[in-house]
Amino acid sequence: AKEPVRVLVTGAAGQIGYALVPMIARGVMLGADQPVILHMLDIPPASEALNGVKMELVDAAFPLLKGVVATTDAVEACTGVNIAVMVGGFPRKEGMERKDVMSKNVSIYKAQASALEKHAAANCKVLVVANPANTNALILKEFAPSISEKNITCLTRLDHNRALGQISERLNVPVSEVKNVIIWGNHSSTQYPDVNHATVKTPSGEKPVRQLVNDDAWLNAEFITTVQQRGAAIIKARKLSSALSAASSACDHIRDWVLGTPEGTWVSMGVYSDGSYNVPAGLIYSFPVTCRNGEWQIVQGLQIDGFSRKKLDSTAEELTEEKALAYSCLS
Ligand code: NAX
Repeated sequence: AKEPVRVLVTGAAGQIGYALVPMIARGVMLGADQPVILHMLDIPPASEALNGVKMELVDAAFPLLKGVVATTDAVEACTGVNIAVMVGGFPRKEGMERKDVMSKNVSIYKAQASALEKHAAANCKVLVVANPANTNALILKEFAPSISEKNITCLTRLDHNRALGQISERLNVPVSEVKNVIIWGNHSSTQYPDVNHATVKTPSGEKPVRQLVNDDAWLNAEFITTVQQRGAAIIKARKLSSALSAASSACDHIRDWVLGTPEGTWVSMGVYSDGSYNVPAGLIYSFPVTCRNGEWQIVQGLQIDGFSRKKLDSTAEELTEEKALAYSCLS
């Protein structure tokens, strides 16, 4: 039998946490044959609710779940973890300045970076979900210098999956037949959902999405804004932000990273830029990646047309500004 993998979920008493921990305990993230021990962290005001989640995990009697640590102590939470899914953060409240929200999250991610660096298992893989996701991940990277930059990522898989969903609905094909969309850049409304390399499996072979949709005006405008604004549309409808789709996408992100992407398929992940596609190095930026043997690699050599170039650059500019704002919160 396999040794259990320890998975940390921060912000585990929140709404994404509530959807995510049962998925992990069911094997959705790491496979139906992989036992897990869940580590759940939240802050003292949520400690009673966190304990309630722990009670429900016990009550659900998940065969793969070999233990639960529920705590408000970051060191205890981080000790020995192999995978860390960082969902906890300070939300933007009405009337708050961007700088104030950034400052709160910078101090949270700085502290949790140190706890992970000192106490997580060697080669721990980190996924940051909490917003501003790319910049929180960058702060975590800066303050956990002994964790390889290859092991620190942020979630743009939800945006990627939303793009697949929109194409599937438009063409009336199963979403499983659509692949290789790309989310470039920031997990924010400046992200660029790109279908220029996306394909659909049809009875007569793989066809480009552009050819099948046959409506560049829609693909270059409404499709892009629908994906960019989808989070706001969910809030409007549910009066709460995306949770089940965020949790499911976080499982997709880790599963593909650990177990590999299928041959011929790439996914979007926020990763540390090495300057590929002329994106400034040193940002956490969403790229198309393939994964093998537990490592991601940026897909190289894709053609970037003039329309796309502008969009890749403007989301990079926003991330450069966010980085500067985050650094200004440190001094
Ligand atoms: P909730 O407010 O329901 O839950 C957040 C939880 O984090 C709370 O229980 C809170 O007590 C806890 N928390 C706060 N500070 C903490 C700290 N220092 N250490 C540990 N826990 C802490 O928010 P939820 O809807 O679950 O969303 C969580 C985060 O995901 C938010 O930042 C949200 O903006 C972000 N999202 C990111 C997405 C992405 O695709 N990257 C999509 C979904 C989501 O909007």
